[in-house]
This record gives sequence, C-alpha cells and structure tokens, in this order.
Amino acid sequence: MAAKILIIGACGQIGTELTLALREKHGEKNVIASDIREGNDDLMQSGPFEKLDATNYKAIEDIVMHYEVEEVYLMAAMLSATAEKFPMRGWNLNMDSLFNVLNLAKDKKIDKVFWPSSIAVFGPSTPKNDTPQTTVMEPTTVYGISKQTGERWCEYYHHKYDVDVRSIRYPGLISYKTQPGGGTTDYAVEIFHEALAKQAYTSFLSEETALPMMFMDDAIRATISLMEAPAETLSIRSSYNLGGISFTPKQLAESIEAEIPEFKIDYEPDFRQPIADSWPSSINDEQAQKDWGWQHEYDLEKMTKAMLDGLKSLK
Ligand code: AKB
Repeated sequence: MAAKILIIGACGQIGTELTLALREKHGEKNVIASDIREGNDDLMQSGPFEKLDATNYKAIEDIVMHYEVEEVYLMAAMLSATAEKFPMRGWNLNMDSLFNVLNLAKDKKIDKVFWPSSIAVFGPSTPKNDTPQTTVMEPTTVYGISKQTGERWCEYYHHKYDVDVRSIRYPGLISYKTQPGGGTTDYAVEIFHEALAKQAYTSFLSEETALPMMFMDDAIRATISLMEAPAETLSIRSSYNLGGISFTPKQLAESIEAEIPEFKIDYEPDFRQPIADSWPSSINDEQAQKDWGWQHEYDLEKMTKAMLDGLKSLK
C-alpha cells in the first residue's frame, strides 16, 4: 500500500513541484498538501489540501492523525534574504517547525521525515570550491544558523531517538513552474522571466559571484531518491551535500544570450551580495553519490533551454 505523505509548505517553490511529483508516484489522495496560504491551480486541484501553520504542533498532529500520515516533508522555511530582515521570525519559523515534526517522529506518530538544509550552512571560513561534506561551518546569516542548528538536531534525534530523518543541503534551485521567494539565489530564476519579457536584467549579485545551483527536476529527483534509499545505506543524518551546476551571473547571461541574442545584463549588487560572498562557489557531493547513487542531469546549457522552453509553454 502507498505511504500516506504530508507536505508542509506545499505551495512554495520546492513544495509545489514536490507535491505534484509525489502525487504522480503515490496517487493523488495519498499526498496531502498543506500550507499557510493556498497554492496554484495544479496543486489545489490535484489532491487534498489543508491550511496549516507549521509552527502549530497540535494542528500538524491533527492532520497526521486524521489522514494516518506516515511521512512528512517539511518544506516551510524563511529563506536567507527575508530572514536577514526578520531575524527572530525567521529563526522561530525555521526551528519551531522542525521541532514539531521531529517530535512527532520521536513519539512514533510518523515514520519518516524529510527536512531541507541549504548551502547556507557554510560560511566565509569554509573552503569555497568543491566544498566537502564535512568541513568548517561558520554561517553568518540567520537562515544559515537556523539550518546548521537544524542539521545538528536532525542528527541528534536520529542517534538518540532513532528518528528516520533525511536531508539535503539544497543549492539555489531554478524552476519555471514556481517562483522562489526571499532567497539570495533568486536572481537565477528572475533573470529568465525578465529575459523573455524585456530582453534585459539587472542582477542584484555581481558578475563574478559563482554559486552552486540546480534545476528543479534534479532537486525533486534527488529528494525522492534519498527518501526511497534503504536506511542502512545512509551514512549522513545531518544533511547531504548536493552539487549541481556552478555558475556566475555573467556565465548565466552568456548562456541566455546564446538563445536570445539581444539579451543584456547589468549589475547592481545589494544587501544580498555579502550573503552570496559567504557561501561556497561549488559543492562536492561524493558522499551522496556513494550512499544513494546521486547524479545530476542538468548542466548550464540544458537548464537554460529547459527554463526558456518551459516559460514560453506557460504563456
Ligand atoms: C536562498 O538563497 O536562501 C536559498 C538557499 C540557497 O537555500 N535558495
């Protein structure tokens, strides 16, 4: 029988695509979407939806009991740029929601948890290129501190209470179906919308800022593969490094220019520049390859084409 799954934060950038992919795999009625706000038509019309505040333990527990949920994907979070503006709100949302779900698993009310971490767990003292799985981690953003702390708690709950929690350090995620909100890597999505609408884009990161990125299809595939991997193959219960593509705004603009020759970019770095400067440029994901067979499929060129074709198809 298919597992009953609850996605918390289902209407966000990752949550929307993850919900649709899981509904396709497990059957629509087995995947319950939940969020504090409603999502797009595809999501709302394709299966059950519950309005849910991720910081409310009792409300999550009620849904878990009502639907006999076995697996929870906790995708609700305040991202890096927004959390710098609202530090305590960011911290409270990111930590309270995680404890709610970990405690449900500790009390055996659910069997399995997915929780997203981020490249934001790294900081300026981390080796910048090919950043290893295990290394110096001194994050300088509220979001990064919350994700690093969350990783420690995930590992703790696994060892101490035998909680089956699995996690990925997502790089910047690029998708045409849903927009990100409040992240430092958001430029890499905005640029495609503006390239098609205006053939021009002003980047809020400088031209040489290289960051790890990934096309959403790869990220969804990674998430589902990790959740399906046999527990005994997983050596990491904090969070797995996940590499994808690494590029600068200039390289991304060149790749778009190959498809839209009149496209122009200029640069006006803002408060997000120091956040980006504190993060790695590229990530080593050998451990994910070894433990659960991870391989990304989209390079810069393939991702650019998929983004432009995808956005055009939505018009
Ligand atoms: C952000 O920019 O905050 C996120 C992330 C890298 O976790 N996309």
